[in-house]
Order: sequence, then structure tokens, then C-alpha cells
Amino acid sequence: MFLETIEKPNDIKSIAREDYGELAQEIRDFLIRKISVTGGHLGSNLGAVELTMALHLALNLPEDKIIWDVGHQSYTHKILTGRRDGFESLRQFHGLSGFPKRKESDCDVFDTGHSSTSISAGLGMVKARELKGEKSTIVSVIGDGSLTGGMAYEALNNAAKLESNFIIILNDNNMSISENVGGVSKYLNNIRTASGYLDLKEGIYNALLGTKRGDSTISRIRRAKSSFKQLVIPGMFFEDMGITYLGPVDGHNIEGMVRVINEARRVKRAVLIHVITQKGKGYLPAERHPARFHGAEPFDIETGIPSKPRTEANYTDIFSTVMCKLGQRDERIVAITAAMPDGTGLKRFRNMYPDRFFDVGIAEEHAVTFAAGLAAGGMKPIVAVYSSFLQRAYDQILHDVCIQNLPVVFAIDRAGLVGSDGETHQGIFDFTYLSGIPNMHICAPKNKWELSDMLKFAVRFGGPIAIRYPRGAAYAGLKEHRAPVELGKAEWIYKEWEIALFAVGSMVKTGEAVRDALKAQGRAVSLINARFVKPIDEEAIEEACRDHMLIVTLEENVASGGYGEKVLDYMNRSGLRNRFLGISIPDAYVEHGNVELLKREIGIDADSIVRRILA
Ligand SMILES: Cc1ncc(C[n+]2csc(CCOP(=O)(O)OP(=O)(O)O)c2C)c(N)n1
Repeated sequence: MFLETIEKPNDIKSIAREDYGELAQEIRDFLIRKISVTGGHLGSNLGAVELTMALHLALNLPEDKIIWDVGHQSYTHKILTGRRDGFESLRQFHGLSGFPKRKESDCDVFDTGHSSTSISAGLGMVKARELKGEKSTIVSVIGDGSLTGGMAYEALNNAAKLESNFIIILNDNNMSISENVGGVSKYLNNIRTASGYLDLKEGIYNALLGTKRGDSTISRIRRAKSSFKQLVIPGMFFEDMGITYLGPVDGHNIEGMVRVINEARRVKRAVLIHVITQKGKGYLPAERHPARFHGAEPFDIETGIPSKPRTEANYTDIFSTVMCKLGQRDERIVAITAAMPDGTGLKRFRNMYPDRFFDVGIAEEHAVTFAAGLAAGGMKPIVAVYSSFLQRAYDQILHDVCIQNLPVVFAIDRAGLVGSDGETHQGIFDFTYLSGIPNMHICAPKNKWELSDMLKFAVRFGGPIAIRYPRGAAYAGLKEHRAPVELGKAEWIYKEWEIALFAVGSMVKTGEAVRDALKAQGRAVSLINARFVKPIDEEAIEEACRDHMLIVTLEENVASGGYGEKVLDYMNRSGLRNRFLGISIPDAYVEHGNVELLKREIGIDADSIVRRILA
């Protein structure tokens, strides 16, 4: 077992060359075994085993630095830096994170989770190195999917001016989570299949060298750089920008990659190594179904089938079904995703209405302004996006959608705590970042029927509106409570006196449990489904304040800028002196772990809420 000899950074350098293949196999077996139990990003990690080994062989960690874009592919890096044992608790509360974390190891130099940041961060470190007069190699590793994000180009544009070494490794597996899309992907595809070009280049030179006027022809060709080079040299896009291009290189040939990395270290400017890898390599189910094994739930190794098949519909399924119906009823309905057709549930819409479906790549900012353009052009765009990824498009929402009051619907999935992906992925800020924007409207469904009703309401609405719903099983309770959705109107579910619980979205279910527990203690409790976070239902607050001693708000969002603050602000402004308790997520980042456990930790589960109310 070579894997067992690796206890700390650089131990890999004691492995003999002829054993590299065996070590790679052991790492793969280890990853499959562990991820089959804990779940995690399998496909991307299996594809990056040799690339990571080559980096660790060529570099000297932690002096040299690797910045992993998104960071979901950093498992082998964790293994090679002495964190093998941590995989027992991968993505579990207080366990090993599924992403790079500076607090976990000095070999993790930059925390990531959202895509397309690695070149900017790497370039910053290069500049810091220059200013401090230090010598180290800095490498950013970015996937072809992440290279569809605009920030990567802003960074390349900036890196082109460099006069010192900066290595960018493009880990090209021809896949984002789903198939990669767009012009850049097509360009990379052309390069990937360009071994023909390389042969052609060699062939032309050899043929010309043997002829009478060969030399002058060659130099003429060299001068005609743009036409000839475009034809025979891959990577001209990068070269023309001022970034040295090396590749394409076989990303499963360790020694070949070590040679190229060492060559790249000598270049005194930004250099991009184009590495070709296969997502899911070495595990047949992941090779065959790369999208399914991008982020896998625990699975049976033999068959690749999830260990606990899903039985209940989740909110994404409901969204998916309603979108198909809406698309049928109205030809102006168009759907936009930023590289998440599977995750957001838009795949069925894509299959039914391919002309009205747009996957724009990992480009949330563009997705929003593109939707604004579609709306200005008379369409009814629905942007389906995860709460944490929409954070990037704040200005586009404000500047391009809301100032013009354009009818764009934001279907915000994974809102609230998401669990094992941790800090970078928790969707706990959307009320905050959306509710300060004039013209924006925000609602959250209590159950699966309400998501459907809210979507139908939203496409009729005629202005910017966001519907946020959580990850996981769609609540199927409270079916009989289906009053029509009205702008800014809450729904009274139980009307009593003494304590009024105003719950938003996912917290309505929690509110029911809280109410049951309080009633068991002899309390009279009302439960109000807030429905809208903007505008809030002032009438309902007035009414509740008349005959309830205590007003409680329940939300899965940080306190600052959330629903509770708005309710309290209204009470203060209106001279309503009832006691108030705001249940929300504290002003902190919430780490990875099981959602139920996280809720207990931060005090927003039913038991904790009951204790706080009684106190
Ligand atoms: C801003 C943002 N949007 C969406 C995602 C979700 N996401 C995680 S990985 C990924 C695909 C990345 O593709 P690529 O960079 O090619 O890496 P691969 O998984 O193929 O190795 C996406 C869309 C994200 N992490 N960040």
C-alpha cells in the first residue's frame, strides 16, 4: 500500500516513478470507497487524480501554492497533504470540508466553493509574492466549466500584463456539471481534437525544409502569424492575449505533466497549461453518467445506484413540473440556467421547449442581464438559480432588472441551509440582498402546492419577483390551506391569541411543530404563513398585535436584513409595543453538516425555538 506511506505534504516524492500508476489506483479506490459512504464530488475528483499527483511531485508545498477553482476537485490534494483519515467524516459537522479551507491546512491557500475565482486569487498572490520579493510557484487550477464564468476573463485580461511566472492549469474534461456549453467550450473542443493540427504543423515544416525555397517560405509563414498560427497552433486565443499556451497535455500521464509544469515554471509571464482529463475516470458508472456523479449521494459501489433512493418529490421536482405546464400555456415563457439544468430541474423544460431554454454557462451575472433583455424584448423569463450563486448577480438584479421594473421571475432553489457543502453554499442571505432593492418582490412557499401557486402568480405579476424554496423534500402538509396568492398577503393558518408565530417558507412546517409543543403546555398559539417577505403584510401584523402578547418571526435567513427585522421595524414605526422574538440565522457563516443538526446547533429547530419562546 503506497497510500499508507503518505502522511504529510511532499511524502509523494518518495514514491518511485514506476509506482505512480499503482498509487493513482489506490487513491481512486479510496475515493470511491469513501464517497460511496459519505457522498461527495466523485467525478471531478476521479478525473483529477494524476493532475494533482503531478502538481505535488513538481511543487514544494506549502511554500508553493495551488488555488483550486470551485475546490470540489481537491480531495486528492487533501489526501496528499496528510488528511486521509479525515475522509471518515467528509462533509459532516466538524469533519473534513469538501472544499479547500485555509483553517484546515496550510496547503489550502484560498477558500473556494463558487466558480471562476481561482485566476483572480492566484494573480493576487503572484503580485503579493513580487512585492515581497519572494520566490514560489503559484498555480491556479480551473476547469473548462469554470472557464465559462466571466470573472475568469477579467483575471486573464489582467494576468496578460504579468512579467513574472504564474501558472494556470486548465483542467478540461469537456464537462461542467452537465455538458459544457458555449463558444469557449467549442473552442477548447477544437483544440482537443487538434493533434491533427500538430501533426500538420510538423508535416508542413518538414516538407518545406526539404525544398529549394523552403527556408524563405517558412519565415514568410511565420510572419503571417495570425493566419498561419491560427491554423496550426492551438491556444492562439490565449497566446494573442499575452498568455503562453502549453498543450494540450494528457491529464492522466503523470510524468508528462510534471515535465510540462517544470517547463512552465521557467516562463516569465502567465502561462496556461491545457490538460485533458476524463471526468469520473476509473469508475464506470461515473464515466457513463458524469452529471449524476458530479455531486453524488451515498451509493452502492457495485451498481452505482444511490443507497437511499429518493421517495418523496423535492421542490425542484415541483418547479420542474410547473415550468413544463407554464411553458405549454404561454409561448413567452423562457427559462434560463447558469450551468445547472439538472440541479434546478430545467432539463424537462429544455427537452420540451429547446428554443425557449438557455444554459448560459457558469455565468449568473450574465444570466440575469440576459433575462432582463429577454423581458425588455417581450418575453417572460424565469431565471432558475441557487440562492448562494445568485449573490454574484446583485448589481445585475438592481441595475438591469429592478430599476427598469422588468418582469423577471427569480426561482431561487437551495434557499436556506443546504448542509454538507457548507459555508459557501448555504442559501441564507437572499432575503437580505434582495429586500433592499426597490421594485423587488419576494415570496416563499410553505409547501409544494404553494410553490406551484406562487410560480403561476409570479409569471402573471408583471415585475421583478423572487420565489425562494429550500433543498430537499417538498413539504406535503397543510394541503387544505390553499388561499389564492395575493401580493403582500399573509395566510392565517391557526388563529388563537397569546403567541403569534409568523413563519416564512420552510419555517411554516417548523412553526406547526413549535405550536403543537406550546399548545401541549397550555398556550394559545396562532400560526401565520408570511408568504411575502417583501412587501410584508402590515395588516396581519396589526391584527396579530391586537390580541397576542408575543410576536415571533421564524425564517431561514440571517437576521440582518431578514423578515424579522422588517416586522420589528414596522411594529416600532407603528407604536406597537408587543413583545417580539426574531428566530433567524445568527450573523455568522454556517459550516457543513447535516441540515437538522445544523438547525439544532444554531437554535432554529422546533425544540430550541420552543425553549426560547418559553424563556
Ligand atoms: C458561481 C457558481 N455557480 C455554479 C456553481 C455550481 N458548480 C459547481 S462545479 C460546477 C461545474 C464546474 O465545471 P468544471 O469547472 O469544468 O469542473 P469539473 O467538475 O468538470 O471538474 C458548477 C456549475 C458554482 N460552484 N459556482
